[in-house]
Amino acid sequence: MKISFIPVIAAILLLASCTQQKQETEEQLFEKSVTFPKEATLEEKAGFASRVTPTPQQLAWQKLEMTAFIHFGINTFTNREWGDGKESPSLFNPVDFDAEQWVKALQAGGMKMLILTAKHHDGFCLWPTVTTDHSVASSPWHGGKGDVVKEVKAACDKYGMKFGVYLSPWDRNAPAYGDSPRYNDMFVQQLTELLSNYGKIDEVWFDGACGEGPNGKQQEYDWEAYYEVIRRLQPEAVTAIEGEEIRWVGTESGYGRPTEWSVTAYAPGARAANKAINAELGLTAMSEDLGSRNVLAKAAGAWWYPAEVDVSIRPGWFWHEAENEHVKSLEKLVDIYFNSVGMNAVLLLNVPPDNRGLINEADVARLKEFGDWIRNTFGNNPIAGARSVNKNAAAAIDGNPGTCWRTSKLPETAEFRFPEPVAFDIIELQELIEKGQRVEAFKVEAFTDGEWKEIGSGTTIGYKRLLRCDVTETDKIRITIEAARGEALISAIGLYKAGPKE
Ligand code: FUL
Repeated sequence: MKISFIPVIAAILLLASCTQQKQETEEQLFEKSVTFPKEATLEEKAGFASRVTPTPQQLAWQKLEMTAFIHFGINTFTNREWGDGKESPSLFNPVDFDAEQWVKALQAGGMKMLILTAKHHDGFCLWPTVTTDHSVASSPWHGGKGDVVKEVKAACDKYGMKFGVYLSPWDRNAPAYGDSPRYNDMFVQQLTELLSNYGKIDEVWFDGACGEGPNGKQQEYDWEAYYEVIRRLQPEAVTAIEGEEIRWVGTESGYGRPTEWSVTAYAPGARAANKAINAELGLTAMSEDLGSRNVLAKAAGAWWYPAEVDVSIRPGWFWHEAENEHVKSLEKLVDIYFNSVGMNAVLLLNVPPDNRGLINEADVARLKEFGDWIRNTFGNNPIAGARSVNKNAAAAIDGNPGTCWRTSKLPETAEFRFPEPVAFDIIELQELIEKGQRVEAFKVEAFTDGEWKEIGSGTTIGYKRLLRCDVTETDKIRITIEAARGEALISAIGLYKAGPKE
């Protein structure tokens, strides 16, 4: 029988190109958002959601892990949390103001960015804006020639700290507030000043709070215009809360969700269309579930919209003398760390300077303890000396965050053996989020007293998941990815022994 090779070769080539095409479709990633095809099944939706990825700016922000909030302003001098806008600017006089002291104290605590309340709800501006006299320019500080934003930004630049601004849309001082177009113009101008005159701004934080109530002033914010200014003047900045890149975790306690999806059906920001999507789905930033299959089932799309956990080191957001005694304990901060950074979120820890213009001694000391605890605890990862029994899992322990253990068929277990027994009470797992967030369930076991024992388990991993366990001594551990959306991509595994909390 005579075989013609031409059609056979053509068929092989076609098959190869189909397989390649299929792989390419499967691997197609969607930066920031995806719209599901109309008839997509839940499984298909989960597949699409698994391939939504962060923008480079969202990724860089996530890797900061710990950032700091600075609430400072007229309230620092009036012992209030929400000023009413009627305060005299003459009250603002931080005679020992030292922005470098702030930055050094925050860096000792491990913070990588500083977000300053350039204007809080009381409308007092920490920079000499042309939009209002209600600012530092009308204060006795530096003879009315001072600029807090400028000095803080200069200190951040000097010490290599990222810098962000909080600008409250709600303004209790501006006469234009409530006269929507007029206030929107003023707000756009304030944003323009902040985003034009101080160099690079890494984050813009829009607070959703407004205490006007039904009989108060009704201001329609022009979010489209606000976002446009930011995109134009600081295209690399991420925008938070009422912004489109970073989501409020939903609490101010320091505690995130044990199941935290960075890919949510909850639509970001304050644009009317996205608010309508959330209303339809019945979702708010505080909903318990923003990204599981249950939520995706009802959704038409998904977004990369990762969580930020904002919490104050003190009971209040602003400094109050009486709270010098109530700076959170190291133990509490460590617990917050596990429940924010350790639960796939970025921590935004507020440290309010006092009325001298300094971070108070009590907070400085606590920040240092916290930073030391983190450095001591996470300094040494014995997984580096382990051997992966499973060849494809070796990349998870090679010390290279860009490579990963790519699972094939779930559940899939990887075993790691140590030359000598190791002792740890913290387990760390990371996903390669550059390619999306995928893991839905996992468990960790250790071989002790002649048998495998489960020492930890969870649902989501995301950028980072930390689990605490009893002190475990073992020469073998294994990790099982039980469920995921498609292939799981585990980029790093860590085992650590917690430092003392005294
Ligand atoms: C809230 C504000 O009302 C508080 O004063 C504080 O700024 C906090 C971070 O956000 O919405």
